[in-house]
Parts: sequence; structure tokens; C-alpha cells
Amino acid sequence: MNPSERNLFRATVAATIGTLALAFISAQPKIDNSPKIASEDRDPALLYSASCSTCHGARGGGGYFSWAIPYRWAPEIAHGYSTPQPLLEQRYRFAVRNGPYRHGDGFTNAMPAFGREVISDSELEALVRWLIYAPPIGGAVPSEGVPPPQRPNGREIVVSILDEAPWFMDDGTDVRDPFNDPRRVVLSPGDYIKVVNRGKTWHTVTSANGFTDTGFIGYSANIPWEEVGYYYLTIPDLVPGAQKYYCKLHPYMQLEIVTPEADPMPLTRASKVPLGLPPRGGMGEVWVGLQTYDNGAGPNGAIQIINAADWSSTLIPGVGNNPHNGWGGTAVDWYGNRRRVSVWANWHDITASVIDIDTKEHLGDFPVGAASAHVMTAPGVVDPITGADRWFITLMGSNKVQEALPLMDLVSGMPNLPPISQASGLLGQPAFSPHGIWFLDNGRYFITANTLANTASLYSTDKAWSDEQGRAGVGMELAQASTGGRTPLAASVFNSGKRGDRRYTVYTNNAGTDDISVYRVDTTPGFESIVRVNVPPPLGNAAGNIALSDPMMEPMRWAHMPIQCAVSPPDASAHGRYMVVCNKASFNVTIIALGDNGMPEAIYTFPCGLGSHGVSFGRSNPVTGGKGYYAYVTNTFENYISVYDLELLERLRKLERRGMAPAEFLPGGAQERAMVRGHAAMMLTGEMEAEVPITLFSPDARGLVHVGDIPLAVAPGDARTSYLKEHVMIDVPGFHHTVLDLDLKTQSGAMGVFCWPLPSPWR
Ligand SMILES: [Cu+2]
Repeated sequence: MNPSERNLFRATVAATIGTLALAFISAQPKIDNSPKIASEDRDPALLYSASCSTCHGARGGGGYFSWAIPYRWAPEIAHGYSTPQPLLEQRYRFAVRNGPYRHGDGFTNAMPAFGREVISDSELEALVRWLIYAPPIGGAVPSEGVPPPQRPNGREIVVSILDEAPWFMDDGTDVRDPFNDPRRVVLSPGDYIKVVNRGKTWHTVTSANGFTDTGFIGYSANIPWEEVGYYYLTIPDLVPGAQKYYCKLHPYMQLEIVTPEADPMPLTRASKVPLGLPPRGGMGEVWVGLQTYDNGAGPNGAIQIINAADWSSTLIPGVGNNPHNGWGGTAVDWYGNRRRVSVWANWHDITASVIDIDTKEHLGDFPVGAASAHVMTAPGVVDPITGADRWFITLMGSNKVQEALPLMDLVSGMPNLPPISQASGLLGQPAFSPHGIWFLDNGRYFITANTLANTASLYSTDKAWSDEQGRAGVGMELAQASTGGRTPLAASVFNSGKRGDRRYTVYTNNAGTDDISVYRVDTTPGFESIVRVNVPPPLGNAAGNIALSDPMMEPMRWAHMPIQCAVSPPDASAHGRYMVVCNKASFNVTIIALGDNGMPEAIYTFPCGLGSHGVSFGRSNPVTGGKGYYAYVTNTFENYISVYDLELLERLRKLERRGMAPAEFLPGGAQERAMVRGHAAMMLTGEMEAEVPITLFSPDARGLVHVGDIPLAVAPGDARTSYLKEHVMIDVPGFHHTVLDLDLKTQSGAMGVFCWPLPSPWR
């Protein structure tokens, strides 16, 4: 729609709203901009039942297998000594902060390392005392162990955490819930919540402002006959009102908890109307992880492979438990046979799945550690033992990066190499909770985005470290930098394609502050560093990061919750370098034109499905000849992926510079439509269902460059949805930032995507 049509629509909608809007606005929850309120230290018994009991047992007696690495035993840790045990105290502190280390073997992922972000120093001291000493100093009774946490007074509502949507499920006893919705817990006076984690990795229940936070809760079914893996939340622990809570590791897992004086709002459904297939085919294959594909029996997950030549697809069902991020490369088995494989990190589990790229056969899964997140191979180097690619997997919930030998680890049923970490050195233990990973061109260094630490790290795959206690290892974190923003989920690199380069520009996308941090990295041996650089206005925000939204523009630029940012490959000849940013909660992607030094030059917004999540680049067939790329973007809450033509963007930018661009390419020129149902539709149009222009949600979205949407597989009969409470921008006077209770499709749940063959610098 052109600007005048858009204004007309806005005026019409504004008129329709009438008095409804007033009621709506006064009823919507306030946007909470208050700083994080530090909650008090958790009671050691409660912290223990959530984070420790699922391996060490309800009373601390040990003797159970770790759920994070199922062939290692958890020892007895509750003792009840009455004399000082300074060495034992030191061992406990080390184990909690670093995870266990064995001389000769190195670190393992059997016990995760917990950062100060999830167990504070004072909580750790209280926990250590409580476990080691007898009352009155501690809480442990010799031969009996530690007591369970005090059950709160009142009426219990059990909320289970699950590996499948709806993610959080109440037991139906919240009698005040007018919708009888298991994802929304509506408390009456005197109620309290028992949160039980039935998922196979860490999860949390955390309020948006951080006031309420259970911390990591382990897998309760690891010891089914004991009461483990739970946490109590009483009304004073909660934020007053109808509030969103989410899992800090998996932010799309959300529930609402409503305190007795408040009431929940009706739901809204929304979805972008898909385009047809892209008119021009591309090259190679697009591998998409259908993270929540319903296999009937067994855990969620499938992989769909799209042939870019004709957009036909192959589905591999029954892969993993929420395959989140994948990559392709070569691996060698114990007999020396080399295969081309794809490895997927199962993010709601402890495993990685291996698939043969050529036969499309799912070869199996192997354990790597808690909440395995992203996978990548090192470009340009081979494993000295196998001659195949070197594979690295971030373990967000174990605080390690695991090098994998996919086909050998599959047979061994465990990682054959120790994970990368270090107990001391330049900065002590590595930054907490690495999620995204991206390699520099020489294959010897990579960057991680450390989500809960709000930092980015530079790692070496080869550098050796040792400490005063005689611990040693190969591969380590070399340096960290603050993001200047919040919740960095992924990292990317302005790859040069030149293996000898030592200086790079790298990035993190900060989901919590809707911006992109830019860093300079130096890998000169002995001088390795990562330093955030300032992006000046008008593209930079107050923190000096690239701002994805700009409220001063007309039409307004709005992008919310960037999940991944990736830079187009260096070997394109039909277009320049572009960063594609997937914005989960604003129906769009941001495409940033980058200069030769990797700094931003211009920002463009294009329509995307709801839940835009992951991006990868595959070869296109440019109209103008040469080498060009499509950006393939997954949409978690739609059943299609979206395709963007970078060569077309290049040509349209040239036309725009000469004042000759078609109106559709101008800001706000996008013609796509979205369907809105339920509460927001009623408020906007007076009808229960409305088709609206995409520019209602993404006002400055441009047309043409988004060239098509490719359907994803959905299991027959699957109509599952997931609950999200998010800020949505509605470009109508009186609305603007609006918090909606959303009920979104989650049948494919696509997040991770990679293109095969891999682009430069991998080949
Ligand atoms: Cu989670």
C-alpha cells in the first residue's frame, strides 16, 4: 500500500476503534521499564531442589547418573560435618563455578558450570555451608542428608514444564481462570505454585523484569521415585498483575501468572499471509530444523530439506528432541570412512542428531551436555586425527563448548574429546551461557554470544592453558566484551574469505534491547582481543549499537526481538555485503548494508512471517549474472520459510539513489497482508477476524525484495499453538506499543537453517 493508502487505512481503523480503544488501552498491561529488581537470595533448600537434586538426590546422598551426561555418577554432597572443612568448601565452589575436572580427562559436562547469573556468590556460600555442615551452621544431618524445602502454606497449583508446546501446563485447579487455559495460571488468594520440570534439560520460570526467577530447574524424571527438580513460587515472589514469565534459556517458552487482584486478557491470533514460491530457483539445498514437528509418539523434531532448484522438499521425521540449530560438513567413522553429515543440536535435551547429507538417513543421536544450542565447523582446517571437519557445539546449559567427532561420538555414546573451558587464565572461567557461535575465516578462532552474561567472547580452538593446580587443556576463551545491550542470542562475523586475516568485524544481536553490537577482533598471537566499537547516530543508539527501530522516522521503523544476525558471504559478485537480522516479534527482517569495514551504511526493513528466527545464505541465479545469494529465513510461528533476493535489493538500491525506485520499494511500500483474529482484531475492526496490511505492524516495510515463501511440513491434525505475551507495534493513533496475549501456531516451529553446500569461507 502506498503512503496515502496507508494513512487512509490508519484513519479508517482509528475511527472504527471508537470507545472500544479506550477500554482496550486502559485494560492493557503497562510496559515495564523499571530496572531489574534484585530479588533476595533463594533459600538453599529451594535452590538445591531445583538445581542440584535431580542428580545428587532429594537428600544429597548421590549415587544417581547425571542426566546431562548419563554415564557419570553424581556423588554424595550432603555431609553434616561439625568441624571446619575448608578444602571441601573450596572443592564445592570450584565444581559449581567450573563443573568437575579430572586430571588426565579434563573437564566433563556431567555437572554444568553455574555462572553468577544463575547462582550468586552469596547463594553459593549459603549452599556450600548448608550441604557440608550440620545444624546450626548447615542443614545436613549425617547419614540422613539435607531436608526438603519448606512447603508453603495454602493451596497448591502444580505447573509442569514440558519439552513440547504448550511448554508450561497448569494442573487445571486455578479455578479463577476464565479461559481454562493451561498456559495461564490465575491465582486466588492463598494459592501458591509448585513448578516441576518434566523437560530433559534446564528450564526456568523468570519474570520479564527479573524480579521472579526460579533459576535453573533440572530434569525431575531423572530420579522418578524421589521428589526432585521443583521450585515453589508464592504470591509475594511474583510480580503483581497479569504478567509474562518465560524460560531464560528458551525465551519462546512463556506462561502468564495472574495475581489475585488482576484478570487475564483474551487471546489474539496472528499470521502473515504467505507469498507463493519464489519465481526464480536457486542452487543447492536448504536444511530447515522443524523444532516442534509432532511425531506422534516420541519427542518433537524433524528436518526438512528443500531443493532450491525447484523448491521440492524431503522430510526426515523423528529427529532429536527439538533440533534447534544445524550445520553440514564431513566426518569420519572408526573405520576411516568419510561421510558428509549434518549435525543438529537438540536444545531441549542433552544430545546432537547426526544425518547423512547424501542418503538423508538419520544415523542417531549422541549425548553432548545440557541445552546444546548451536553447531558450526571450522572453515579451512581439518581435524589432525580424522582429516575431516572439526565440529563445535555450544552448550548453553553446561557453560562449555564441545568439540565433536560426530560419527565416532555416535558409536561411543559420548564425546571422545574434552569440552573447551578453562579454570583460570586471563579471565577465570569463561563467560556464562554461550549460545550462538560463528567462526573467523582461519578456522582457529570463534565468537560466542553469551546470552545471560550479556557478553561476546573470542575463543581459540588450539591455544593451550594451565593453572597453578596443574589443570590443563587445549582450546580456551581468550577475551570477552560487554554487548552494551541485553540478551545476545547469536554472533556473526564479517568474514573476509582470506584465511590470513587477523582483524575482523563481528556482531551480536541483542534480543532484549533490539540492537546489534559491533566489535573489532584482533587475533594477532599474544594480542588477541575483542572490543566493542561505537556506531554513531543516526544508525547507532545511545549505547553505540545499531538501532533496529527508529521512532522518529516516518513511516516509523519498528523491529522487535532480533534472534539471529548473519552476514552474506564474501564471494558474491552480483551484490554487496548485507547483514540479515531476524526479528521474532515484529513481522519483519532487517537488512543492513555493510561497508568494506563491516560498519553499517543503511538499514532496510522487509516483511517476514511471525516468529522470524534463523537465517542462512544459499546461491541464487542472478538476473545480471555473476554470483549472488538468497537469504532464507525461518518463521517459528508460521509454516513456511521466507526468501529474500540480495541481488534484487542491490539493483533497487541503485534505482533509489537515482530517484527511480518503484513505489513498492520505498519505506512503507510493502503490499503483504496479515490475518488477525480474536482480541486485537475486535479492537481494530470490530470483527473477530480481519485481514490487515503488514505495514500496520511494520510501518516502514518495503516491498519486492521478499520474493517468496516456501511451505514447511506439518504433521496431520496438528493444531497446537503456543502462548506469547509480547509488545506489538500497531501503527494506529492511540495504540502504538501494545502488549498482546498471543496464541500462535507452533506446528513446525522452525528455528535453525543452513544451506548446503556451505558458502565461503567454508568452501
Ligand atoms: Cu527452557
